[in-house]
Amino acid sequence: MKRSWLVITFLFCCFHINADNGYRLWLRYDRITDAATRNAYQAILKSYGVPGNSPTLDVIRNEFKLAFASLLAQPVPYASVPENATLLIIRATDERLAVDRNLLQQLKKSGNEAYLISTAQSGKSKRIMITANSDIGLLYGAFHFLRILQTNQRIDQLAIVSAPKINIRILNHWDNLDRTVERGYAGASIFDWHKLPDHIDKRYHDYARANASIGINATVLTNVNANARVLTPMYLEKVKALADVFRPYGIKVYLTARFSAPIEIGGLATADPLNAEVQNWWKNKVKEIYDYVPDFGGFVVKANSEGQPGPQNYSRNHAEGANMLADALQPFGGMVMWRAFVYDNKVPEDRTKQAYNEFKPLDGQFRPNVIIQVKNGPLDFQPREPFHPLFGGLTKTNVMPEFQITQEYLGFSTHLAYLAPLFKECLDSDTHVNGKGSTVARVIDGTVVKNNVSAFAGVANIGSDMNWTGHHFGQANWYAFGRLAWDHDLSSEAIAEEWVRMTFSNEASLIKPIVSQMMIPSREAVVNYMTPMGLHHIMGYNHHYGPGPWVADKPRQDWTSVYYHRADSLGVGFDRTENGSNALEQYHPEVQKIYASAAQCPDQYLLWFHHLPWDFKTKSGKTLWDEMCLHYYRGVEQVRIMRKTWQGLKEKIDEERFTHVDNFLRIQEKEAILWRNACVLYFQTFSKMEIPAGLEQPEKDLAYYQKLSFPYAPGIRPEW
Ligand code: BDP
Repeated sequence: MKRSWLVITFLFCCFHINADNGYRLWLRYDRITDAATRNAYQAILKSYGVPGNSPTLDVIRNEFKLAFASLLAQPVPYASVPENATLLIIRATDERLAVDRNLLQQLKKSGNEAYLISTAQSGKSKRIMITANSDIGLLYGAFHFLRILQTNQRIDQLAIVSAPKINIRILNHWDNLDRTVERGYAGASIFDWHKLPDHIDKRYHDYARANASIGINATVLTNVNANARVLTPMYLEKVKALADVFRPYGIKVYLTARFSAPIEIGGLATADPLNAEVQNWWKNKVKEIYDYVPDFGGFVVKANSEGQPGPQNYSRNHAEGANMLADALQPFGGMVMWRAFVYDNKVPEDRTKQAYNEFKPLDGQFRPNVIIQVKNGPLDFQPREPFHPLFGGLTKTNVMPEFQITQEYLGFSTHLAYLAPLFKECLDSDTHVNGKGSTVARVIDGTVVKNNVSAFAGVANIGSDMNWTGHHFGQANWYAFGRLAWDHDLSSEAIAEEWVRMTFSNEASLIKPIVSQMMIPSREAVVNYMTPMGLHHIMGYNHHYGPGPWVADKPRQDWTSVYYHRADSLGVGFDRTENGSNALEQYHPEVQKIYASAAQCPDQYLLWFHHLPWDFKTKSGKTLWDEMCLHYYRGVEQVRIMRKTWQGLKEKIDEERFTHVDNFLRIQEKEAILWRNACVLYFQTFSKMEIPAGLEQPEKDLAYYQKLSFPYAPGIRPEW
C-alpha cells in the first residue's frame, strides 16, 4: 500500500475511534490513559476467576472480558483454576473464600444484594476478592469494581461493604404499545412490542446491563395511562421475553394495570373492586401472568386521576381498590404500587392539597404489599416544588417517592439540567415526623417510619435515540437516579464526578468545569429562567414546552397557568397559608414555621406559599418585581456560562459528542431567552414596573411570544 493510503487509512481509523455516539453510556471502558494507574492495575490484575454456573455469572464473565480487553493495555486472562486468580469473584459460602472475618460478618448481615470488595495480601502479591450472598450481589460488586477502575481509584487496599438502602429501585416507562412515549423526548420506545417475542433486540441486553451497573432492579414496561391489552396472552408472551432477558441482570418486570381491564378484556359488566367476580378475574389474571413470568414484580396503578378509571367509579376508596389487587398478588409475592397522583376538577380545593386529603384518612388501611407512590412534590414534577406532605404524613402505610427523570417540565431533552440536586432537595427535606432529622430519605427507607418494603421510582428518560436519552447529559440523570436509589446519602457532586469520569475522561481539567460550572448549577438555571421564586405550572398548555403564563380558559381551571400564579395589578403568587388555601397545614408544625410568614419564607418557595404585592421587599432589599426579573436574567446568564465552559473543552472531547452538546446548549440559550422574555413581559402587564436598569430588553413584544405555537412538540398525550 502506498504511504499516502496508509496515512488516510490511519486517519480514518482514528476518526472512527474518536467518533462517539454515546451509545455505550457510562460503560465505555476506554483505555486508561494514565500510565501509572494502568501499571498499578496490571501489577495486581494478572488473571480473574468467576467459578460457578448461572446466567448471572455469565453476565459477569462477559462484562469483565469486554472491560479488561480495552481498559488495560494487556489482556487479563481467565484463570482455569479460579483460586489461583488475582481477582476472584466468589459466593460468601464458598470454602475457597479467604477474606477478613469482620467484613464477611458485615456482608452476611447485609442482605441478598450486598457485596464485599476487598484486597488481601497473598504471598508477595495482592489479591482482590469480590464476594456476596447471591449471584446478583456478585454482579453489583463486579460493576462497582469496574467503576473503581474506570474512575482510576486505587485497588491495593479495598475494603468495601455495600448494600442498597432501598429494596425496589424501579424505572417507570411511560411507553405505549405503539412505541410512542408519553413525555418521552429521546425517540421511540426501546420496547419494540410488534417484533417481540421473536426478535430480541441487542438494546434490551444493553439496557439491562446499564441498569444493573447502577443497581436498578425493577422496571415498569408500560405507561401509567394504561392499556389493558398488555394483560392479554398475546402481550404476556412478549412481556415474558423481556423478563427472560432482564432476569440474569437482577431486574424484575412490572406492568401498569388498567383498573377497568375486567370490563375491557375480561368481558365483565363491572370493575367494582368489591365484586366477587371482579376479584376472581384479577386472581386468575395474576396467576396467568405468573405462569409466564414467575418472578413478576407486580402492578403500578394510576386510578381516578386525569380520566383514568378507578375504584371511585364504584364509590369505593383507594384502599379498597389497591387491596383487591394486592390480595391477588400476595400469594406470589407481588406488589401494588398505587399512585397518589390524584386530583379532581370537580373538587374546588387547591389541587396541591387533594392527594393528602384523599390518602391521609386511609392511612393504615392498605395491605402490607401495597406501597403508595408519591411524586416528589404535591403538584406535578415542576422545576421546583416543596416536598409532598404525604412523606411523613402517612405513618402506617408504605410510601415511596416518584421522581421524573424525563424532563417534561425542564426543557425536554435539549436542556442540560442535571437532576441530582432536584432529587436530593426532596430527599434531604426534613418532614419532622419523628423529630428533627426525619428527612424524606429516612422516611422512605424505613428508618424513621416503619415500613415492610421500601421503593424508589423514576420516570425514565430513555428512548431509541442512539445515545438513549436525547441529550448526552440526560444519561447523567438516569445514572444519578440509580445511584441515589442505592444510596441516598451520596452527594450530587460525587455522583456527577463519577459520571463525568466514566463518560468523558479522568482528566481534572475537564472534570472540574463540567461538574461545577455546568452540571451542578444547571437545574437552578432552569428554575431561574422558567419558574423562579416559587412560581409553578406556567408552561405551555398540553405539550408543556415553552412558556405559557397566559394560559387561561381551559376545560379545567387547574390545567391553566393563571390558576397558579394569580397575578393581578396588586401582586402575584398562590397563598397557601391559613389566609389562603392553607395547604401549609398539611405539613408538620415545624415545617409550617419555616414557610408561614412571607418575611421568613425562603425566596425559592416565596410565591408557592404567598401572594405578595409587586413592591414587597424581599430579603435582598429589592422589590419582588426586581428580584423576579433578576432571577429570570440570571437563568439566561447561567446558560451562557455553561455554553462558554463547554466551548472551552473542545480539544478534550470527541467531536461527535462535543458538537451534539454544543448544538443543544445553543438551543437551550435560545429557549431560556424565550422563557425569560415571555414571562417578564407577561408579568409586567400586571406590575407595570420597569425591567431593572442595565438588563437587555426583550427583542419582541408579548404578542409575538403568545402567538408561538408548537403543535408537534414531542411526547404529547395523543388523546389530549
Ligand atoms: C403529568 C403528565 C401526564 C402524566 C401524569 C401522571 O403531563 O402525561 O400522565 O403526569 O403522572 O405530569 O400520571
